[in-house]
Amino acid sequence: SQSLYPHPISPAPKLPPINCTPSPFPHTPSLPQTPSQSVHPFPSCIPTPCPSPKPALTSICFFREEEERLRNKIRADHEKALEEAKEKLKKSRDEIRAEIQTEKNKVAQEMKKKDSKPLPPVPVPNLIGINSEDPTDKDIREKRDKIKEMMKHAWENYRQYGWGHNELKPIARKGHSTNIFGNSQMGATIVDALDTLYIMGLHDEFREGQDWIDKNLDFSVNSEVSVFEVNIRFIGGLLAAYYLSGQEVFKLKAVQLAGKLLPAFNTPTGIPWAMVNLKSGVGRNWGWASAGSSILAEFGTLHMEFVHLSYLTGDPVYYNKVMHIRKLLQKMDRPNGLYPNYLNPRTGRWGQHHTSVGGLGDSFYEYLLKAWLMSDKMDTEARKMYDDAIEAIERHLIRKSNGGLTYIGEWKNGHLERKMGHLTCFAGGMFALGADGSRDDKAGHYLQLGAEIAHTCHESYDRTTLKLGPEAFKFDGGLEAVAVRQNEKYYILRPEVIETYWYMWRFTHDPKYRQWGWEAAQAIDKYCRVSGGFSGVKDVYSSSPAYDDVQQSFFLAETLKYLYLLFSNDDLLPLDNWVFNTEAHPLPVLHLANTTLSGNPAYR
Ligand code: DMJ
Repeated sequence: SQSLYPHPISPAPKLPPINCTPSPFPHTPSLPQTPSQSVHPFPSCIPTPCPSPKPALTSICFFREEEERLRNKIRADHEKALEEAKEKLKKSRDEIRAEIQTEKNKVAQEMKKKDSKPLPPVPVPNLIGINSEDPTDKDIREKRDKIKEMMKHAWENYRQYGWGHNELKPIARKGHSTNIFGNSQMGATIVDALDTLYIMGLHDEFREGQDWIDKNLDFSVNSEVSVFEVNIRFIGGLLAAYYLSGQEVFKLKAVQLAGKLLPAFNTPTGIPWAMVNLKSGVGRNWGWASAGSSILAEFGTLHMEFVHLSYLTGDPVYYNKVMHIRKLLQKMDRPNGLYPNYLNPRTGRWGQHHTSVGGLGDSFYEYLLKAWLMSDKMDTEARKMYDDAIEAIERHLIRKSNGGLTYIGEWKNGHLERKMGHLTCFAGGMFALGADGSRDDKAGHYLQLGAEIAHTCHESYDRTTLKLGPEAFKFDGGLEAVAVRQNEKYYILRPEVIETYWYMWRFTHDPKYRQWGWEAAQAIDKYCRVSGGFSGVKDVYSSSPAYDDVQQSFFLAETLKYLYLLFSNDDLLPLDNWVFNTEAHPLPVLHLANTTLSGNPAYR
C-alpha cells in the first residue's frame, strides 16, 4: 500500500572531487544517472581552468564542464525535491490524499487518451450480404420471426436483470458470471449478442449495447480471464460488430483488449497461457490441465481474430504470435498423426496423449480450415494442416456404431473411447464447409461425412424426452447415442448441433435440416424458456427437469443466430464472403493483396 507521506529526504549528497585522467573512451562517457550510480569518467584528476580560446585538444575540458553542469543539475533537483517535500509535509493527510488521487486521475486520463487514438485507415474488405430480403415463403418467415422473438426475450431479460454482468440467471433474475470472464462485469452477453441483434434488424437494442460498450467496457481491470474465451467472444464479437456496423468504437475496443492479451504469450515457447490478468499481464494455466499444459483448442483458436487485428491495425504483432504457434506445431511429432490436447508452454512438449474433436481439441481443427477460407484460400499451409489432421482423425477416431450411426470418439490412454460430446457435433458442419477444396477431390465424401454426423447428432436429440441433446452420448454396450452418466445428461443451450444443421442446409438445401432445426427451436422454447429468459436444463431424459439457471452468452451469439440464418435466405452472410469464428461471429474474407503483413506469402 502506498504511504501518504514521502520518504524522509536527506541533504544533497557530497560529490567526489573532479578528477582529471581522461576516460579511455572520451566519446562515450558513462554519465552519472543518480549520485549513487555515477561512474566517474576521470579516475584521478586535479581541476584546472579551461584555456580560452580553447586549444584543439579540449576533451578534458569538455568533460570537466559537463561534469560541473551535471553536478549543478543534481544539486538543484535535490533541493527542489527537498522544498517540495517540506511543502507537502505542511499539508493535512486529506489534502495529500486528494493530491495523489488527482495525480492518479490525470495519469489514467492520459492513458485513456493514448489508448483511444484513432487507428490507421485500412481498405475495407468487400462486405457483401449484411442485409437480405425476407424469405418469400410465409412459413419460413414465421419461423424466422419466432426465432427473433426468442432473441428479444433473452435480451430484454438480460437487460432488465443482468445488464453489464457477464450473463443472466433467468430464475434468480440477477447477473451471473463464471471464472472464464474473471471477476469483473465485462458485459459478455452484450458483446456476444451484438452481431445477432444487428443481422436480426434489432437496431435499437444494438445501439443500447453499443452505448454500454462505449461508456463502460474497460479492460484495465484487475481480473484474470481466459485468453481463449475473451478472444472468441469479445474480440470476435467486437470485430464482427465493427464490420457489420462500421462503428469505430468496436474496432478500438477490440484492439485495446488484444493488447491486454499479448502478455499471455510471454512463455518460454510462445505458446500462450490459458489465463492472463488483464492488469498485471501475469499468466498461468488451468490447475486441472495435464502437467501444467496449455490446451490445444485454446491456443489454437486465436488465428482468425489475430489476423484481422493485424489487418486492421497494420501491426504484425498479432499475426506473428499466431504464426509462431503454427510453426511450432508443424515441427512437432504427432502420435499417429493426431494432435494431443495438451502442450506444455514451458517445455514445448505434449502432455497426456489425449485427442478430441470435442472439448479441448475442437476449434483448433476448425481454425485451420477457416484460416484457409478467410485468406481467400491463399493460406494453403493451413489447408494442408487441416487435411492431414482430418485424415488422421478419420483413420483413428471416426467409427460406425452397430446401429449404423457414424460417430467421432476420443483417443485416451492408447484406446478409443466410444463417446461423443455435444461439442463434437460442430464437426458435421466443418466437414461440409471443408468439402470443397479437399485433397484428392473428396468433396462428396466429406459432404457425406458431414451429413452422417448431422444425422447422429439429431439422433442424440431425438432419443431424449425433451428432444434436446445431452452433453455427451455413448456408443457402447448396446447403447446408441444416449447419455449414461447423470452428469452428462444436461443441455446448456449449446449451439453445435444447430450449427451443423445450418451448414448442411446451406450446402444441400435438404429440407430435413430446417425441420430438425425447427424441432430444436421448439424444444428450447418449450423446456428452456422461463419468464426471466432462457435456462439450461439438468436432465434431457426427464419430463420435468431442473433448471441450471444460466442463460449462456453463446445462446444469443450462436444458437439463436444459427437458427435465424437457417430460416433466412442464403444471401444473408454468404459463406463465400464471410467466415464465422467459433463463437459464430462473422468475419469477412480478406483479399489481402493490399496489406503489408509479412511472414506468409499468403499475406504479401
Ligand atoms: C462456444 O463458446 C464456442 O462455440 C466454443 O468453440 C465451444 N463451445 C461454446 C458453446 O458450446
